[in-house]
Amino acid sequence: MSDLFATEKIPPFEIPKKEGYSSKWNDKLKGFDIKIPHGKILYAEHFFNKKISDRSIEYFLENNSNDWRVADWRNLDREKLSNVRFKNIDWQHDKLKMYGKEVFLPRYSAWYGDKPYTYSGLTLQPKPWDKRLLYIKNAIDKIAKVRFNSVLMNWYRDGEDYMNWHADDEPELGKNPVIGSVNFGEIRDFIIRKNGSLEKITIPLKHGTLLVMGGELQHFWQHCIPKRKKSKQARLNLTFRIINTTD
Ligand SMILES: O=C(O)CCC(=O)C(=O)O
Repeated sequence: MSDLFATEKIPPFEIPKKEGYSSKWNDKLKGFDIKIPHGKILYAEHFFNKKISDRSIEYFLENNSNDWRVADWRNLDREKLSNVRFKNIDWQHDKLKMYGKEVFLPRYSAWYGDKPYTYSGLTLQPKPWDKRLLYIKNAIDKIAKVRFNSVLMNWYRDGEDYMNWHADDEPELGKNPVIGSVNFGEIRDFIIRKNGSLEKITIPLKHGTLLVMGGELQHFWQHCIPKRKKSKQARLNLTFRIINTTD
């Protein structure tokens, strides 16, 4: 049969129609290979199916007292939340020093893998790999064609939690880091903006989406997760990384 009328697959977000930008469907990935000036992105909207994604968020938030789907995490005061015993992941509410004052990060986090990691003045000591994290890592190692050795887990309790503009460009991530981002739970926008320009791309990260950033992207672009006040549900983001230190 002729594929004269076959429609070209396009990503579910807008990519500038300009020189230096392109996207191509990758059948093996069931997603897109995207080129942007000084960077590349793999985007697979449904890389993990619903069953695996549902089980993953349930597993990572499993605890002795609250059903993750209905718990009002924001309004559990800090003392109550610090008494929740998470069964599989050691969630931390880290603090940063800003203008001489200690402030809690607007999300919870956890660091697993082989090496310590320092960012924004915080040094995170790794917890040993968990079996589900390893299962996810093995699946995405194949796609990203690297061997990730660590993962930063971010838990956004609801749309009030966010991550500011930054690049993953710490020296221990090496020259052109490959970052594998896996997403479960509430859909949130991941925005990238080109340094010194107004150019932005808004990428929806959904339940089961895989996004891999590579090339020189971390040196020429920043990214963030803005607040989405209407969103009431939890979201987990797992950014797999390669830490190059020798210790
Ligand atoms: O939550 C996200 O998707 C972004 C995470 C991120 O930028 C980071 O961990 O550096």
